[in-house]
Amino acid sequence: MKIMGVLNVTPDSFSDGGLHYDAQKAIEAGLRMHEEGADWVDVGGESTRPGAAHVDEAEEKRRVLDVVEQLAQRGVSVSIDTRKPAVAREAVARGARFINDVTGFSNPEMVEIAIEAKCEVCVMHMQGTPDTMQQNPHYDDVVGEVGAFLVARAKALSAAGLKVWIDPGIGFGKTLSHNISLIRHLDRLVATGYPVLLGVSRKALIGKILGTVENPAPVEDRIEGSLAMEAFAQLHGVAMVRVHDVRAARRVATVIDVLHG
Ligand code: HH2
Repeated sequence: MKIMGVLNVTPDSFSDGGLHYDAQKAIEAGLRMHEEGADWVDVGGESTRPGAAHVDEAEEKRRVLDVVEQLAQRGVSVSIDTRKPAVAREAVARGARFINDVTGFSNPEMVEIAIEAKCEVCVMHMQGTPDTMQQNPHYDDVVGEVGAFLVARAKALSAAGLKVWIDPGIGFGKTLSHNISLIRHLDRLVATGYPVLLGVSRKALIGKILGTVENPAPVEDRIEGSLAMEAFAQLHGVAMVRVHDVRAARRVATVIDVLHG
């Protein structure tokens, strides 16, 4: 299984906010993830947690572009995690080879950039926008609706010759029970034939499962829950997980690969 390391160059990401806000620290962290076995390092300059501050284009570029370039120059496979076409455009010019867009490439300009750059892409599902997505998410059939959205977007992008990953977007406009249904039925996404990427690392659903909905386990106490979900995902055919704890995730995945592979 592949591992994508999360590298947020932000002051306010829900888990690693502030840790890699300084470019030098971010570069060191990215190189460490690469050494620990990350296949991709996903560099982001804007938190998408509910209520996060908006970041303008110039500031997002200032945060991520040097980090992308320095990591790419040192042989790291870099992904850019952005919703903004202008940021994606410059990131691929500086060496990023993967665009991770949490809006599912709903902006045609983003599609054009990916096609021009011939890079890999991840289409993620989100209901609403980060500002409003957790207010009252509703689905009649969460697994069916998320799957249908992802396949429609993936078909359009793969018709243009791109390698497309699909991601159900855990925590993006979903309740705890929506998230659990999507993870229980990952095999339905895997059966579409598109490689599946899953991001559960340290997320709120793990806090709620290990604590309670009202009093979730704190972010720094979610590693075992993250690894359990990532192992479950691997056994159900997920091809890549997006994680904060690269070394631990790599070691778990290596053992499961030997047993299962
Ligand atoms: N989750 C987050 C951000 N980007 N991209 C994909 N493809 N899948 C995900 O599940 C996903 C994502 C949220 O996590 P994080 O980047 O750690 O937090 P923040 O948005 O607060 O920076």
